[in-house]
Amino acid sequence: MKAPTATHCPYCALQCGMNVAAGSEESGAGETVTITPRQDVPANAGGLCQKGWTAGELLTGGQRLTTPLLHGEPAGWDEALDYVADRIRQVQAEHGSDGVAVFGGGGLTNEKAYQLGKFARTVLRTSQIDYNGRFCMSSAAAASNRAFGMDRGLPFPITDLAEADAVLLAGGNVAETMPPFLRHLTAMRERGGSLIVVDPRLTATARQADLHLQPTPGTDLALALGLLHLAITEGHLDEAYVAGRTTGFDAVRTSVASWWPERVERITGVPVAHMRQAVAILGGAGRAAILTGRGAEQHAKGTDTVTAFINLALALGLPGRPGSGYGCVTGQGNGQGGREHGQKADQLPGYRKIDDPAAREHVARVWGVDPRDLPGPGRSAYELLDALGTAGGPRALLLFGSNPVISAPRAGHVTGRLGSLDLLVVSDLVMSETAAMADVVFPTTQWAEEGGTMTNLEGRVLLRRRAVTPPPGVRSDLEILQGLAVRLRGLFSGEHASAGADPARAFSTEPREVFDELRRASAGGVADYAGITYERIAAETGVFWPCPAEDHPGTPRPFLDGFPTPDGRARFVPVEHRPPGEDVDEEYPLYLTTGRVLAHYQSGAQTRRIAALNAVVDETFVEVHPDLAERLEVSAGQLLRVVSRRGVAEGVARVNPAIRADTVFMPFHWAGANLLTNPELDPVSRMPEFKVCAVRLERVG
Ligand SMILES: Nc1nc2c(c(=O)[nH]1)N[C@H]1C(S)=C(S)[C@@H](COP(=O)(O)OP(=O)(O)OC[C@H]3O[C@@H](n4cnc5c(=O)[nH]c(N)nc54)[C@H](O)[C@@H]3O)O[C@H]1N2
Ligand SMILES: Nc1nc2c(c(=O)[nH]1)N[C@H]1C(S)=C(S)[C@@H](COP(=O)(O)OP(=O)(O)OC[C@H]3O[C@@H](n4cnc5c(=O)[nH]c(N)nc54)[C@H](O)[C@@H]3O)O[C@H]1N2
Ligand code: SF4
Ligand SMILES: [Mo]
Repeated sequence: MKAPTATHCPYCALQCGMNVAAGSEESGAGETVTITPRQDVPANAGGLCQKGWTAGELLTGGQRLTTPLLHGEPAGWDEALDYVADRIRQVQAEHGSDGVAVFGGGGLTNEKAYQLGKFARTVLRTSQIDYNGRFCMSSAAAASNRAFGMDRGLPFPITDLAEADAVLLAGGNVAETMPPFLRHLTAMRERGGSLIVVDPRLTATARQADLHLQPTPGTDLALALGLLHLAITEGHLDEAYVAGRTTGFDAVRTSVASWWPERVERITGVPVAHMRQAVAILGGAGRAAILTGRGAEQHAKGTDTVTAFINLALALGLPGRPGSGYGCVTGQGNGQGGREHGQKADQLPGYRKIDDPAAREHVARVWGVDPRDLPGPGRSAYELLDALGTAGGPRALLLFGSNPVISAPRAGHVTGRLGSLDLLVVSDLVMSETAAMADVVFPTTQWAEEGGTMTNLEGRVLLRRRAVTPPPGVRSDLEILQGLAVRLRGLFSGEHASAGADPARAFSTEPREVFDELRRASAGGVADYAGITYERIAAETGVFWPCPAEDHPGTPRPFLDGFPTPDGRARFVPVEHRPPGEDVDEEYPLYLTTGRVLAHYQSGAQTRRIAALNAVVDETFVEVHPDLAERLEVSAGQLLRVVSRRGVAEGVARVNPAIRADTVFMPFHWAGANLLTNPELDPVSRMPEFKVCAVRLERVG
């Protein structure tokens, strides 16, 4: 047995530290792997969830892809790469550069995400790139940028939460989605602090709460307006803070004047007494944090909803105070870093805007190309998937790190669009439902087989280390991108006066070299990584961005002295409540909301292949309230059909008094939930409305 390697979990944004010990470094797949939690990583400090404990199974089991597939048949790497390069050339000759699209993922390392964006812009010269993070925290990101001039999930170390006197968590179920997160909230409660949870279900997290507000799905915006109304009328406004550190309060004060509590109760179903209690707790706390999860964010008004919670936090004087603030609880393993380095349709590395001439100039210089040759902004994730194969839309798609057949909204339609492509190329470790549709599948390395960096939910940049040898036949995403870049050349070919770099060097396969280039590309941007090195990350157990120089300590709490807005002040933005994109009616009388269970991860491509996790739950279900079950004459375990305007899904009934009687819940880890969901988009973030649509239930048979 070799000495264990210190690395991080492959799954969620908590990025729990773990030690991975391989039976034998040399023999790779087939060996046993032992995983134990690390004590030195503050986010988990010795804890792991069931998914983390069992993550080794996909390293050694027989579920891995180990050879490229061309139209379903095993192929050599050169054959597969040549084929893809030829087809890309044909498609672009016929349909232009934007005929080829790229879709990335928030689970990719910073190095991969950066390289993918660079590949799209310089080799393919396509504007058509976006990623699954658009489905994740984009509304919170948009709201944070609007208010603070920066989007860093938690703008404070996670351990600060233990020091708070009150935490309000709107639409997050961390007990299932990030179990070790709960210990920070438990520590707060043990010190006498209070936890308030806002969720239409009495979740495992809500059960830990001192106060549970149980609104109708899609009404958090009204609730937040009501809480701010009460905070003002009950005398909790921090006038000195509002005057000294913010702008725009007067318009917000006016806009919440009509959101008196009885009106909010009518819309949300949350009793006035509960709202008063929540405001008393938050207003009376010396230190308090307001956090949002996907429950509040994944709506066609998610950006405004998060804005309303930020307005509440600002009125209470929280952001930028020690042990206090607003934060968004992301997301995928590299949900934070994945949105900073250029796989988003409108972005360049360092959280720069692709339509900003200075940003284009800077990044083009690092890439050795002419800024005039860089494409502009492209379509957002759902709009991109929706345009595939249509007149004027992309005809080819390269997909790295996502499984939209299961996870995209209105997935039946998206699957149809994927099926209409001239070329679908998927890089994955397993045969996901989307890989199964691909013309070409590239088998790629995964977490413990590779190096790189991941940025966790706190904005702390961490090192992923290679602990085991990948099985023979697989290549890293960096190697795949280089293989395509040398075949296609793009801006690195002679036609472009400013180019001339060698694509093999421009697309290094060494994570550390890519990271060093990323540091230069991000220098001076909002997400500045210039001062972060692999050595520092190792020595300091992570470095917080922004970190502009090697002698800069990093920035655990970026808002302490001011906000990164032009005037240094945070901005109040007035917002108005509105109903969901699709409300209930006689034909579709119930709200459907969707989310996660502890044992499975996302589209389930990874966790549905792990026996210990399937032993917990291995099929989709529909959670219904006993009153509703009685009305429909349904009992637990019976098969239910759920019908929406987009499609039909089936699931086993779970009868549970923890959910509202007007609402049903389905997890999206299995095919089904997303056949029903509504792709109505938030106008600012382009986030689809995963968390509320109208359905009816039918008994099967
Ligand atoms: N086990 C597990 N853990 C995960 C993941 C996973 O797939 N599985 N994925 C990771 C990723 S990428 C993410 S983004 C995070 C997500 O983490 P969370 O945001 O905690 O996860 P969800 O289950 O999507 O949603 C949280 C809660 O929102 C509630 N909700 C639904 N509609 C509404 C509403 O209108 N208002 C409010 N206030 N609440 C509502 C749901 O009932 C649910 O309990 O989890 C990460 N961790
Ligand atoms: N109804 C509903 N739908 C939702 C949500 C919801 O709450 N409700 N949540 C949304 C959210 S928050 C998210 S984040 C999305 C996530 O949904 P997806 O984007 O589908 O996420 P994953 O299932 O994690 O898919 C990642 C895929 O990439 C592969 N993979 C893992 N690591 C790598 C790598 O390093 N390289 C490559 N090439 N492949 C890799 C995995 O095996 C897997 O097949 O789902 C969204 N969809
Ligand atoms: S909480 Fe997230 S990072 Fe930690 S072990 Fe579980 S899945 Fe992995
Ligand atoms: Mo996510």
